[in-house]
Amino acid sequence: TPLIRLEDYRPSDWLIDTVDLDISLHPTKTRIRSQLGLRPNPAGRPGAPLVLDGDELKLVALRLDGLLIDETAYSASPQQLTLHAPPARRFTLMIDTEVDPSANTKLMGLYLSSHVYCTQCEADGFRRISYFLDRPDVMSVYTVRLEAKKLIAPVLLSNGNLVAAGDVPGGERHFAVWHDPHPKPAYLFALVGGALDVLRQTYVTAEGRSVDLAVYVEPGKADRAGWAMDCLVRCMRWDERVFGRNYDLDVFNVVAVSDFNMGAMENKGLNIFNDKYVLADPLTATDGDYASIEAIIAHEYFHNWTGNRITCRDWFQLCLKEGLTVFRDQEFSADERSRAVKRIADVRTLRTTQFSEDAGPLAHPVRPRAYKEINNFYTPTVYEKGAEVIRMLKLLVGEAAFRAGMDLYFERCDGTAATIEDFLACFAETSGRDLTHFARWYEQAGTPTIVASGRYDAAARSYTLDLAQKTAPTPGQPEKQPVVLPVALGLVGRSGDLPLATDSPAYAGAGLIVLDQPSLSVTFSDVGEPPIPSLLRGFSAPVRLELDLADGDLLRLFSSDSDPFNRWQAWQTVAMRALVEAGREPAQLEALRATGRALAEGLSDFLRDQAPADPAFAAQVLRLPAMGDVAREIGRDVDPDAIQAAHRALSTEIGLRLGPQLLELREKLGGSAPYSPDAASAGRRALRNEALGLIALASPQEGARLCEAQFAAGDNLTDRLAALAAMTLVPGEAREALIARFAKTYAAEPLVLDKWLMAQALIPEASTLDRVRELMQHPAFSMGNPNRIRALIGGFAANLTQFNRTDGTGYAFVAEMVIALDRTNPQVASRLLSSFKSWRMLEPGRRTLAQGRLAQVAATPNLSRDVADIAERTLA
Ligand code: B3K
Ligand code: ZN
Repeated sequence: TPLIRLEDYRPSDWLIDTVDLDISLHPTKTRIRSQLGLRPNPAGRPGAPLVLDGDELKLVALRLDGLLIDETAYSASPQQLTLHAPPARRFTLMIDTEVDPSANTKLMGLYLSSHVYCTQCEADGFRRISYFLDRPDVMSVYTVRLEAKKLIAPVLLSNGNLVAAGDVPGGERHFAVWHDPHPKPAYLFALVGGALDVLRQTYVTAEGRSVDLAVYVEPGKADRAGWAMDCLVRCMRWDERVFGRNYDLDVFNVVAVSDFNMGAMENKGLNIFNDKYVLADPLTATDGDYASIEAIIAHEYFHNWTGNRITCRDWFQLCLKEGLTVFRDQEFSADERSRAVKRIADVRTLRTTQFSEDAGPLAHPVRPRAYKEINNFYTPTVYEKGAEVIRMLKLLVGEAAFRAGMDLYFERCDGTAATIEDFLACFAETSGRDLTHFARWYEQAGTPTIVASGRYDAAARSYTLDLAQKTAPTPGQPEKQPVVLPVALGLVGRSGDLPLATDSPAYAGAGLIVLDQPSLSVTFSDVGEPPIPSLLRGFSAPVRLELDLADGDLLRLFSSDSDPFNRWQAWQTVAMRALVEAGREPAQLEALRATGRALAEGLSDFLRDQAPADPAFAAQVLRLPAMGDVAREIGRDVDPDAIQAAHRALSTEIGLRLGPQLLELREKLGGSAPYSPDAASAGRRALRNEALGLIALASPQEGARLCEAQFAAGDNLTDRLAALAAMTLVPGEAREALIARFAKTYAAEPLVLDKWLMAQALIPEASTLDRVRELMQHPAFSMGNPNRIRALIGGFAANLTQFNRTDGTGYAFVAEMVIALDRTNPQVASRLLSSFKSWRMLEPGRRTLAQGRLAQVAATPNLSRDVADIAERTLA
């Protein structure tokens, strides 16, 4: 497969101004007539042939300006349609193709999701519907006529506004015509046809446009669409207020389907969602689901400006829309909920997903330079690290220049397919800064480490901070350059933050040092007492920090830092140290228990004095660093069993020490009020349930009793699932009984059973692999549905000790699944295969076994490009 390179970009030779589609939907024989209004691109090569992309297509007919074309004038294959010598002027091309939605298991292009016709075109699915210049810099105005059987597809939707609808003579079929006045790339095309229920609401934009909002769901589920609608209205208002962005069509449709490769898709005016991120009611969705729905509804809506009106010139610029839109949805959630808790949750995700990617063979820059399969680059690096880069940019240029830069970007680039350079130029202009060095964040892969140390000089009443940065080599980038690192900081004295006075040029004021060199020192004067440095406040840069503070100092930061993120971080650092030590050297378990006792003492005061005022924050404190993060801290020769043992021992010790207090806290936080998904109520449940987990580990019998009672009393899935999850850590009959009871309660709820599948796949016991194989036979499971696969097989691949079994059967199982799945759905298969990405840091025995299975996958005949690419890069 060819490597596609950023440096090879050239403009299209042809442009398509208009696309008129006439689509007659049929489960096995859908006819697509596409009329393209073409013209030579002044920026392209004159006289170039017209080469249209296709993928598994069947050409039925072809006409140029209404006339049949001589067979020698073109060549057609499933992958391509070429006009050898097209006229050097405007002309129309009429292309008839036929596709079989029922056979489309890749879920790219046009497919059926439980009898609903739907599409997914990003990144390159449109070419599975019709031959096209399937690249984001070719933008066209679409008019789409859909026709289908009335009974099968009473609802017919496409992008833009509805302009006509009616019956087709004969009475069995009907049609709808949609027109989208905003030119768009083909990846934003969408259609939906099916029997769906709908929830409607009218919204009036700040500019006074009345918009018909609709959320379409499976029949009978409209009462689960209310939260998504509520989120939609709130995020529309927010984008008006915070970014000055109004919606620009008369309708905005959201459709939930059950078979979907990822979370959701921002098609213009017609967002299509995985139903997991739309449907919610208290009994079938957790607080986490409510929060994800809020974030993803907002994310897809925000794409209307950052993605759709301004799209990407080419797929290397993917972070232009994704990083920026993640940043926007994170800010929205932060404003709607607790900013500090949201930041903590986002950093947790960043560390477990992106830092681990950056530390392994799949590391790549936020803007990659080359790819074989673009669908493999919708990664935590492009999304989450991409969002961190925007956050740093905002911190560096300041609030006002950031907003002005965004305004300029919207004004200047609206209607275009833009690049990162276009984007950064706006902020360079509004801030008067040179952002050349900052732009390195887009080019250089790997997580930088900041090495910091401080010295207090009592006589001079000064404090000097030495900061250095380093980044380990990543694939294809052996040498690393320094990047621009905004280090937000405070110096914490006995009674709070000390004033910061320095004449260092690296100090930008307002508690911000800019570390843009390999190393530098900043000396603060008039420091009346030895301070504790609080660095990277709010996680001001996506880096690792090496700073050797005594546990006592960290505990002081934990109790009194003015920055809530760093309070949480201080606690995490103390716990991480203990876990790393015991994870490295299992003999340290005893020492770990001693640390656990000390930590419990620190926690005790916190739980008594501070937790009741901010339960959501307290829940984040009670949750130890993720095991994967501990593994990465250890870095080499990792023994997953030792990490699991350490994690469990530390939690158990804390649970033992704090038992009565945790029980009391649970009582105090009580659960009698009827369920409400708001952040404060969710925070109380989160803390109660963290406490439950610790109790269950420390005293299994007591835990089992509480879990059973909580399950029985639960008026919401959050509490019920937490009971199940806590119970999965306690082997025995009570656990199996609760598992069975859960399945019975939710037998008709596939999305809830996904959580049930996953909870079992994550059990850290040797019997889990057999359990997972057995669950594959359960009616709740299906190899055809991505959500089921991610829950059960993906859950198992995320099970640190069982995926990494010493006998290698965990790797063998996942490899077998990847190979099987690759035949039907390569995108889901390649995602699953990337679970192997951390194999190189394992101890030699497991490393060899994992490598063997990767090699087996790589050597399988007829692999998809998706899986072949991941296998190759993971092994390289
Ligand atoms: N843009 C889509 C992701 C498309 C993934 C294609 N493999 C969803 C989003 O980021 O909003
Ligand atoms: Zn996105």
